[in-house]
Amino acid sequence: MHIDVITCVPKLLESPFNHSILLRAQKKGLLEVVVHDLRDYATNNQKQVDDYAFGGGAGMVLMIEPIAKCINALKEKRQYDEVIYMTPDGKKFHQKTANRLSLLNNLIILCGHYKGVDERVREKFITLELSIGDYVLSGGELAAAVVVDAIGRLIPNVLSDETSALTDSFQDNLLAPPVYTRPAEYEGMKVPEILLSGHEANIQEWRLEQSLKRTQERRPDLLDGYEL
Ligand code: 6GU
Repeated sequence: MHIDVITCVPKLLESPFNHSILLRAQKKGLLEVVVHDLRDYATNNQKQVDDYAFGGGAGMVLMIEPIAKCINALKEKRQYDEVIYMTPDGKKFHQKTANRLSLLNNLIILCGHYKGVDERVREKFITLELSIGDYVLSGGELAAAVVVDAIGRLIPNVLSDETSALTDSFQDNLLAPPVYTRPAEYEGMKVPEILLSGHEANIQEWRLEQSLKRTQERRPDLLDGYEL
């Protein structure tokens, strides 16, 4: 998968993709993330990418020309499956969307900043608008990093069996069960006996029970419509 991220604050995205699982995905050639500085596509001498809002009011708006120039240049090289705009008024990003996007080939992710982008950008270029939750961030960059991470780890063959996404919280609408590692006892706190038993079937059953219990206690909303 190839992901182009467009931002006016590229420094915010210098490292999140270069560690851990996303780094491995890139080293394996399964993922390529390129960050583009909107300022490199500015169309006037001052390298301006934002301007005052027509009609007044506080806050700057990202201009259409630099964004159009950048997206059009990218589209010369590839066919994009989605052109995503990160914005607090977008559709809430869920695991289901991550699963779908992880099977695509080419994505553009445009990060909003200040008061957002000129509405005409959304009309002309954007195919999907995403928010990562009901709170306001200074810009779409950290949200874009969240989306790239959630998608990147799901790309086929990125995770090994050991790190399989199949046992993640949310993958089947259930929270993950508790996990333990050595030592088997810490200051009198014991790891549940069953996990030391070596009895695979019983362990799987225990984990499912724990998942259900945890979901019921913490996120009962996830169980609406869940087949028990
Ligand atoms: Cl995508 N952008 C901003 N600025 N704030 C957010 C968000 C996005 N998602 C949640 N809050």
